[in-house]
Amino acid sequence: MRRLLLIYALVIVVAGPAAADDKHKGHAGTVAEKAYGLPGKAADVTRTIEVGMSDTMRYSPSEISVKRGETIRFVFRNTGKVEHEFVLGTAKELKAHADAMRKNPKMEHGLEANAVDVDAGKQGELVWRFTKAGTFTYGCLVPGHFEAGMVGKLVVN
Ligand SMILES: [Cu+2]
Repeated sequence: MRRLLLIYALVIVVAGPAAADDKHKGHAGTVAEKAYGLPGKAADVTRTIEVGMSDTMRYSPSEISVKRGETIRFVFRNTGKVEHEFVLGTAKELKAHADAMRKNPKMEHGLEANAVDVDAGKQGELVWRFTKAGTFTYGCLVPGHFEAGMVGKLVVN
């Protein structure tokens, strides 16, 4: 537990003050708006995008583009034999998180609003509202997967 906290602290230090701030607000119900938006409401969904996850460590598609203001329902289908994740964030955030996971593969990383775990052969869902234009990243933070190339690009126009 103590080790987990240390790693967690490390992630916050690496990711900088903005991420530390997000951590505090993350589970309070009032989720802070991030650079890549915030959780969306099912009633506001404008489009569904299907994303495949496989054991080849690739997403399909590996590039997604949306318009600012859209609320997207992502439907994930894991066709593999191992668990995969979809974590949305900035390239810097994901890299820092993946590095921490690699250093301590047993780290229990609590899933935040911008992340979904999908068991082998199962489906998952995430409703997200994109409020700001920019180029973001999605990746799988199961240890080793991000490094193996399980990463995609999300552009908000
Ligand atoms: Cu994966």
